Amino acid sequence: MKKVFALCIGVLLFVACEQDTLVPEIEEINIDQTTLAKKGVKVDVCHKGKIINVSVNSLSGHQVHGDAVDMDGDGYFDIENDCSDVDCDDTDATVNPGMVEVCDDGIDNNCDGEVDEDCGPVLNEGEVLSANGRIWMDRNLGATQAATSSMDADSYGDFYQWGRATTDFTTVTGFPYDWSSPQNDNLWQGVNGVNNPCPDGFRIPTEAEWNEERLSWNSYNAAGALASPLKLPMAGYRHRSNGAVDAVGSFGDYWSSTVSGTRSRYLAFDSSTAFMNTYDRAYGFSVRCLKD
Ligand SMILES: [Ca+2]
Ligand SMILES: [Ca+2]
Ligand SMILES: [Ca+2]
Ligand SMILES: [Ca+2]
Repeated sequence: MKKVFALCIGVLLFVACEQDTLVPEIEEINIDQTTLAKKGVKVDVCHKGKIINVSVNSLSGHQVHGDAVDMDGDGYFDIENDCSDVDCDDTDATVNPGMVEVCDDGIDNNCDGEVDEDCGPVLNEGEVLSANGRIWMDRNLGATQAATSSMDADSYGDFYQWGRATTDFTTVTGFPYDWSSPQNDNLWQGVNGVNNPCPDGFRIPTEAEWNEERLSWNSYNAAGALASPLKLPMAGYRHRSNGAVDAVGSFGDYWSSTVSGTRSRYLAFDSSTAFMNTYDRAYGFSVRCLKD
């Protein structure tokens, strides 16, 4: 008697998968009613490697039989099947193994089991990612905001004599034109360097790092500097001999940590050009910190 009953169930399920119109309504399994309503009366089912379009009323029968269903209509079925890779979210057609991962949305868009993979580093507030994949501060040291234009005074920040920990300024008129006597080439070298004025984990960029940044701009001038992720303004500089501030809004001068003889290297730009140059360490230039 039991055998006969089991046979009847087996036949019933087989029929359910072959001829959905004959199957009585069974309580639906794992079906989103909203999606159902949106989708209409028929959905795709993967039955033995073949995609068939069936009435929603017959879905339960198919699912009990082990068939996979594509409720959101994106062409991917909800469980292991012979028709497609598995849809990890069968209620959302924008999520399936054929999608490209979208960054920073907290969703595994491409169903590879990883959320927001290959999206680069996570930025903290006040940080920007350069075109070369480095993390910088989004503003000059001492500035209250990132630049909104090349002549945005709130983005200028402070001037630092090369190698100095603070904005203290010593006027200098005699060779070798350095506030530090004797000269010390080992200031500002790396994140643990002496007198590093940057916040924890940041340091003064080397000449090579500045030049790499410059070469990533769409134009080698102030417009390119502003258009870059760093949004570098033309803050001007402070003169070594009298401490006067000059070239505000017409020149950008940014120290590197690299020394050159008695002087040091820096990035310079104006409206027409941008280049690496060498200058006296007693000049006050802008500082932009790079994450180590
Ligand atoms: Ca699907
Ligand atoms: Ca989906
Ligand atoms: Ca993913
Ligand atoms: Ca994502």
